[in-house]
Amino acid sequence: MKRRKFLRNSSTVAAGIVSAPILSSYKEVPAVKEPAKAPILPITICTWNFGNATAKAWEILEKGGTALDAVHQGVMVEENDLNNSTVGNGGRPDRDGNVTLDACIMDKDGNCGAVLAMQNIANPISVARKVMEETPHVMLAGKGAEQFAYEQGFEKTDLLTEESKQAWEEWKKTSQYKPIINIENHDTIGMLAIDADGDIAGACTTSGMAYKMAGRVGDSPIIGAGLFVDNEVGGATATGVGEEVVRTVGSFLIVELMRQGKSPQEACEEGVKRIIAKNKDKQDFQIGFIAINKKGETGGYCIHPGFSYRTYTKEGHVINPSDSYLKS
Ligand code: SD4
Repeated sequence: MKRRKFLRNSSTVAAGIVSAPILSSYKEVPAVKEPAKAPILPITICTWNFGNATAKAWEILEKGGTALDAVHQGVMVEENDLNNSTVGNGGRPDRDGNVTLDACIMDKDGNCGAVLAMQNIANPISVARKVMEETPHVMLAGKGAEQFAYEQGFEKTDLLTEESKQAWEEWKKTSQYKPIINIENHDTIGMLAIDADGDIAGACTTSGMAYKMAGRVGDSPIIGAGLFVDNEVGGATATGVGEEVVRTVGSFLIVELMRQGKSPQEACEEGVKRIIAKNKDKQDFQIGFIAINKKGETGGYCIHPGFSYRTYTKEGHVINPSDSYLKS
């Protein structure tokens, strides 16, 4: 006997008080259904105005591809763009004239891979994905990362373009390490996506700060700092002076703030304020955060005006000027 029917019969008998009219008017209550889940649209979001990158990611999402493939292929567009002097091939070198690249990637299951200060390989994000998928490790650095890339079939490429070389020669005349807000070396691409299954992934790739010390690594390839994804909650990624993002483990912080109930916008604002709190007397640097939650809501915030981020959903391809902590 079905459980509901059994309960009905037994309560009727046990109580002995149910009158016939009531019994005959009894209606089977329909089984309780799972509450309808809010529809999750595929969406991709990235730092700065990298419209070609979000367009590529959207192309993958629209065809039903995974968020992981979308962010991987999306950021690769910038790695391959020789005109982008802060990501991948054509990136600005360190102070010794060597282009060293950082990248990381994270999937819906919390798997992640990263390469740090890797030379001669044009697509560090692909090597980071190989680290995630083909090794028992999370990070490979320097020569080890490069060697692993060759073993995986990546080609050796000279990443220093003529233009980057000339800019470096010019820089050497003063040799002053002084990042310029929103102008040079602030175009790291961090990208987040949610696919049609509602799963989240993220990727971040950069040549780091121009004319950095040899061996310097910023936030971009550090899981939790430059990028963090928790498929239960959302994801966040950063651009700007990486040392400050590392000090507050910025992207992890933003995801945890969303877990506690903050919107992506509120969480990004709090992330920036934590950095400001550690730099009361010095705010001459830029940081920009973007975030997305499980529902596909997004946010972005930065220290100085001038940061923007791209979103692409089926409703359109949008450039969002970010609000900033300092207003001028
Ligand atoms: C870094 N966060 O290496 C990177 C630089 C950056 O846009 O974001 N540039 O510190």
